[in-house]
Amino acid sequence: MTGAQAVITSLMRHGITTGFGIPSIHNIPLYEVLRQTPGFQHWIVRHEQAAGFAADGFYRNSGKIAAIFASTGPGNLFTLVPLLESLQTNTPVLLIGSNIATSLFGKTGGALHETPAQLEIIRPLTRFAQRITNPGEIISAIDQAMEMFHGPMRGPAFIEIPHDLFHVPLNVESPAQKLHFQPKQASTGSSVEEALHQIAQSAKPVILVGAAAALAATAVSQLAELLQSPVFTTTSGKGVFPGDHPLALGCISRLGEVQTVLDESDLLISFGARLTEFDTGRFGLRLPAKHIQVVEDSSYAGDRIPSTLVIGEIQSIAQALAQTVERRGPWCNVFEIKTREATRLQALAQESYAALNLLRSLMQRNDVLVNDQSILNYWASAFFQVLEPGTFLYPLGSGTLGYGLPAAIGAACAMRQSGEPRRIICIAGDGGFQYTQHELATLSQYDLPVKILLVNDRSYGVIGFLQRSMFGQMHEVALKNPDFCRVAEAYGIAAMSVESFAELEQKMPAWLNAPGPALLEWRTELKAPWEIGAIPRPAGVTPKAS
Ligand SMILES: Cc1ncc(C[n+]2csc(CCOP(=O)(O)OP(=O)(O)O)c2C)c(N)n1
Repeated sequence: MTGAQAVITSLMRHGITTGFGIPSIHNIPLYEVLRQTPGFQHWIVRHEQAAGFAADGFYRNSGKIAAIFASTGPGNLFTLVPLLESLQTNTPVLLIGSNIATSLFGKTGGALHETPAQLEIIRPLTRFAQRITNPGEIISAIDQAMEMFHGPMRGPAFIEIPHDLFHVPLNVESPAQKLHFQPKQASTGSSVEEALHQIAQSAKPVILVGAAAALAATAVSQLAELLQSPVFTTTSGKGVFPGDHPLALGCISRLGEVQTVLDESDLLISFGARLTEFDTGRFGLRLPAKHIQVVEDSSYAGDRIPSTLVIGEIQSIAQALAQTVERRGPWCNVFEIKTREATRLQALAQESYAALNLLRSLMQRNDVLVNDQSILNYWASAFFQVLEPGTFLYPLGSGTLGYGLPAAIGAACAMRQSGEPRRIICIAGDGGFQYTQHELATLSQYDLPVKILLVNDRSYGVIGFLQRSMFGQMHEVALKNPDFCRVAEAYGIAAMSVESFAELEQKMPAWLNAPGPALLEWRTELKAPWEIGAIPRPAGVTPKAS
C-alpha cells in the first residue's frame, strides 16, 4: 500500500466517504486512488475556499465528516477562512493537504508552491494538525484526527503530507480495525447536583439551546416541558428546538422581547450554547442573575460571560436534569409574547420580514436555508422560524461573506448522497455572492438543486447603514454589478429577476419548485433590522445626531 492508498483507505475505514477539492500537481496520486475507489464520492469545486465551506455545510446538514483535498501553498492557504468558520463553530472537517517533497526540506528557495511554515500558519485554525514525515504515520494521524472529531472540542484537522510520500509504500498491509473512541468527558455529579439545586430555587427559569445540544434535543424538550420554561436558541442552535413548539421563543439575536423575558427571569439554563457578540447585541444582552451553562468543554463557552459551568456530555446531563426536576406550571405566556411581537413586526411593514414569512410558508419542515451575510440574512437569524436541526446554516464562526453558496453546495451533496429529497435554499446579497459566485459552475456540473435568492441592492448595504449611523455619510459601498441572471444563465442555470415584492410573491413558487438549480434575483433595497427598529440597536450603532 502506498501513502496515497493509506490516506483513502483510512478515510473509508472511518466512514469518511465524501471529499471536496481540486486535483493538483502535488496531490495527483490521491486522485489516482480516488479514481479506483468507487465508494468514495469526490466533488470538484472551483476554488479550495469553496471546498472548505462545502465540507462545513456537508457536516452541519448531515452530521457526516467530509475531507477537503488541497495542494501545497495556495491550495491549502485558500482554505484558511473556511477552517476559521469550522473552528469557531466546532464543525469537524478534515483537510488533507500536500507539501513540497521531503528531499527539498531543510533548504529554502524556488520549490513550486513552497510556503514558509505552512503547518504553523494553518495549525491555529485547527484542533489537530500533523506533518507526516514518514508514510507509516498517515494511518495513526488520521486515527488521532478522528479521536478529536469524537471528543468534546471538535473542529478542523489538517494532515500535511509531502507529495513524494504519496508514492512511498508502507510496511503495513491495511490499517487496523475500526477504532473505538473514548466516551465523552463524564459530568461531575456535584455540578449536576448544583444545577438541580439552582433550578429548585428558581421561580422563573429560561432555557437557551445552542448547536452543540443537537443530540440532546429530546431531553431538553422534556426538561422545558416539565419546567414550563420558555426556550430560546442561539443563531447556530436554530432548529435544535423546533421553532413551532409552544414553548419556543425564537432566537436571542433579536434582543427586544428576549431582553424583556431575560430581565424577568431569575435563571438561565443553557445547553451547548456559545454566547457570541453577534447574538448578544455586542455582549450587551443582560442575563438573569444565575446562569447554568451546560457544555462539553469549558473552552467552548469562553470566559467572557460568567456562569456556573456543568461540563460533560450534554445529552446525559439534560436527561439527568429532566429525570429529577418536578413538574410545574408556566410563569411566562409564550403565546402572548409571540403574538405581540408578530403584530409589532407586521406594523413595521418591511418586505424583508414578509419575504422570509413567505419563504417559510412555501418550504417543507426539513428544507434547508443556508445563509451568507446580508441584510436579509440578519433578518433570518432573528426571525426565520426553523423547525428541524441541521436546516439553518449560518456563518457565525467567522461572519464571513461568501459562505452561502458553497455551504449550500455541501448541504446539497449531502442530500444527494442520502437520497432524501429536500430543498436547499441559499440567501445572499450581491456583495457576498460575488465572493464565491464561481461555484455556480459546481452547481451546474452536478445539477445540484440549490435555489439562490440573491438580494441585489447594488451595494454593501449593511455597511452603508452602519456608515450612515456612525458618520452620517457613506463611502465606497456602491457596487457596479454584472447582470446576475445572464451570469447564471452562462453557467447553464435558470434565472429570473423581480423588482417588486408583488413580483417576488408571484415568482417564488416557480423558483422554489424548479427541478434543478435556480437563481432568483430580487432588485430591492432592504432596511437593516436595527435601522427600522425590528432589533434594538446595540451600543455604538446609534443614529448620528444631525
Ligand atoms: C470576508 C468579509 N469581508 C468583509 C465583511 C464585512 N461585511 C459584512 S456585511 C458586508 C456587506 C455585504 O454586502 P451584501 O452581500 O451586498 O449584502 P447587503 O449588506 O447589501 O444586504 C460586508 C462588507 C465580511 N463580513 N466578510
